[in-house]
Amino acid sequence: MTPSTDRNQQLFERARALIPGGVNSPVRAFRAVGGTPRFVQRAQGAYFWDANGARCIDYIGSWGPMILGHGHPRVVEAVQRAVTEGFSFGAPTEREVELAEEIVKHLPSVEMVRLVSSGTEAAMSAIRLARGATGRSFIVKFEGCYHGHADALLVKAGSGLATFGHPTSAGVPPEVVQHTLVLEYNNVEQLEAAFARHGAELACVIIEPIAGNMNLVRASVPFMQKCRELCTRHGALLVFDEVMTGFRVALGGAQGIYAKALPGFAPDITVLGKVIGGGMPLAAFGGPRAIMEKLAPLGPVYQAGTLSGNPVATACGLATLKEIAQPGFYDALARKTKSLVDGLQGAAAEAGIPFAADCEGGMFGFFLLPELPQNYAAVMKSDSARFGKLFHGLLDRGVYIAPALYEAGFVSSAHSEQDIAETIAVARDVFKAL
Ligand code: HOZ
Repeated sequence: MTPSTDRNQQLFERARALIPGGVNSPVRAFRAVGGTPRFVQRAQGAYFWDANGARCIDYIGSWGPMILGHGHPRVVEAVQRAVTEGFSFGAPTEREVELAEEIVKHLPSVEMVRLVSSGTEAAMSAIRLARGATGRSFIVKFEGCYHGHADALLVKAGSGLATFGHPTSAGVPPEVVQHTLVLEYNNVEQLEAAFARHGAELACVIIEPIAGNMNLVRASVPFMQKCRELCTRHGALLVFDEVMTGFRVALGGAQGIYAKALPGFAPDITVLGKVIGGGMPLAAFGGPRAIMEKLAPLGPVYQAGTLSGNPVATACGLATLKEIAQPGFYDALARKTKSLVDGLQGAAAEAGIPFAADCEGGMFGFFLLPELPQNYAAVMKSDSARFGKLFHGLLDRGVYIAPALYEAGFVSSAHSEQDIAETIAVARDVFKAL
């Protein structure tokens, strides 16, 4: 398509004149893969249509929330009803209580929950709560885990073990991250050394249990067990960032999966987002009553928001959670995701392309590497030029995956067997041309 007739290109040019990079969130700009972002005109089920009217099978699903696919009729109906009742009140509603009840019902570690508007806000507030509840300042995060763009969390590892991190963004003063210790994911020895040195000062360890921001890398069971043991022994809180994995990998989230391998396992604070809003701006953090009661207005930890518990967002989230709680929902979703991943694996093998993949529930990740990486440094060894070719090969043939190799993928209940088969057939051709 020539630039003059390509609506995506035209819109991108207009956007770039007014919006930094032409996008409202950096990864959408296709900087990692080059080319022109697709401007979405509408979406339904497993598909979206771009500004040129081209249909794509969507494996991003708004970066995770659209677990039922786009425009699920019962969710649309709930949102339409809510809209007629009012957009925002800045006052409590029954629906917030219902959503809190629904969240607490499925997550045994969560007795109380506070609703907010974005994952960034939820993670930032969870850290403040952990610090307020413990009276300590220092936190541990892991390289490659993303917890939103709050200042103290935009940090990369320092030069040596147990040194504090450096800001990854301009505008974050070094003093703001001086209490953030950045460690390697899945590295038990480093974690032990960090606790030996700083255990009494640590408010919390925050972790994506199945990381979705370095593609998909899961914490090993022994590593998770060590996180739990050390936090308990040293009086630090274990904060699970389940913004991506919550209600996405299983009804009980990633914590339910670790609890199967480690009986009695539970995090202290859970951060949620994405699926609980069903595509609307809604997130949450929750935990045991004794911790949550430290929050204002009951306790000294301040946190507030005009749009928190928004009535349209809660209607969307509640309708979504009701659908996914149906018996068999996650078994069917996991089967579908696994068949996609197996099919891609087979297509890559036929073409002699190194390929390793993992999936859980409706979330998947793959690497153009001979084996699954265990940490960020290993993820960084992926062949980004080859990924760019794969991405564009798929996109040109109507299959939309994340435009960066550091992102996980998502399958919804709306993806049909035929969609998966079509995707694998397309991938087979694209792999052969790589
Ligand atoms: N936080 C997402 C990447 N892991 C990007 C969100 C977006 O661009 O919409």
